Amino acid sequence: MGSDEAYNFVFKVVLIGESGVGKSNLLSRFTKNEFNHDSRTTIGVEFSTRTIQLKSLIIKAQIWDTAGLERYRAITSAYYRGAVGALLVYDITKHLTYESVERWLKELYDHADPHIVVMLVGNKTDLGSERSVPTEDAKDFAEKNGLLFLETSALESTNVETAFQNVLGEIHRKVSSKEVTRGSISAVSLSSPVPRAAGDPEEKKPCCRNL
Ligand SMILES: Nc1nc2c(ncn2[C@@H]2O[C@H](COP(=O)(O)OP(=O)(O)OP(=O)(O)O)[C@@H](O)[C@H]2O)c(=O)[nH]1
Ligand SMILES: [Mg+2]
Repeated sequence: MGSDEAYNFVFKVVLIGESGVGKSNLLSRFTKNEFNHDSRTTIGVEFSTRTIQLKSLIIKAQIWDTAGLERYRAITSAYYRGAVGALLVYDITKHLTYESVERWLKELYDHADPHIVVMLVGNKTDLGSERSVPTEDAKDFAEKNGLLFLETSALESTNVETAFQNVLGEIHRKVSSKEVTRGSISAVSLSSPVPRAAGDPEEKKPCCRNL
């Protein structure tokens, strides 16, 4: 436990998308630099954290992961509550996982804060010869829907860092530009707008009250 850890913001980010697209491996690559070749389907909810520096600020990312499969999913509203960012993942070699992106977006907007920062993520670029979703298609879709977009490989560690960093950076930009004045984005992060001194344990849980 990092009880001496200090940070300025905690941002909750959720992973969504069909089963098998690589959500859990993107998470383990980002938080532990690990990849699991035969990972099992996620059951229930798991989360991991990683603290990153963004300019002069320390941001703690709390990343939630659940199953793409309906029967293993946790209660949806609890999963999305307080989330300020989302990675909507599909597999570039499985067109069906891309076709379901709209359904995931709908679920997300039905349950999450309307200002949530969303990135569409095409994972498994290491399997380029099996690609069935053209980059341009996904890019156009993302642009039309106001989503960030990147292609990644959790296996080769391509763009994983960049994907999370961009989402966290965009959340921070929204929060600090006061573009968002209501809803959970402001509730989560603006409860402690003043950077704290290192090791101040009293003030280190600005977000967790509403989780
Ligand atoms: N080639 C390749 N395989 C990957 C990549 N990311 C994940 N995988 C593999 O894809 C399979 C599913 O990965 P998971 O991370 O468990 O997928 P998930 O989205 O968490 O699946 P659910 O928990 O069932 O929703 C595993 O066999 C992984 O090893 C990648 O970037 N490249
Ligand atoms: Mg999983």
